[in-house]
Amino acid sequence: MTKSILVINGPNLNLLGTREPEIYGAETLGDIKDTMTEKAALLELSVDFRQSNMEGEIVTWIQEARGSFDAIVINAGAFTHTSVAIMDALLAVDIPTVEVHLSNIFKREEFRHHSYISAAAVGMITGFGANGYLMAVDAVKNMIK
Ligand code: CA2
Repeated sequence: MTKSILVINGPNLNLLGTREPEIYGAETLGDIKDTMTEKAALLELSVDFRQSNMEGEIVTWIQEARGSFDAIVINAGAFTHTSVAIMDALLAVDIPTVEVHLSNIFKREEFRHHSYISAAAVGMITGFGANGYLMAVDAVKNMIK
């Protein structure tokens, strides 16, 4: 049976491919959605791929995921380093979660070294660019089989 993944992208990730390619790569969020959806289909997984610049909207999506999704993949963008609310929502729904970052947050500024999301995630994939989203599909497949 096909299992479903909710993929959540946080603030400014809609700008991917338009600015700062040296940090975040040349692919757009649409490109990442397409390659991730293709790979997931090969593994009998479906993907609902979303982006929001609003913390509250992300919290609501996570709350609503209970009963509808088997796993969450989240790149919370800058909310990674600030949002107790997103962490609390993930802990509350108790859906296996993979945290993804395009850049290696530990090679960057000190304020990016701490993630609230990690406290609610099975693990983190950081620094592999857009390929990290594909690695997350493999991680989900292994987690929920
Ligand atoms: O490396 C990542 O994936 C981040 O989650 C990206 C966030 C950053 O705040 C985190 O520390 C690490 C920023 C996303 C902003 O994306 C942009 C893309 C293109 C142009 C400008 C911003």
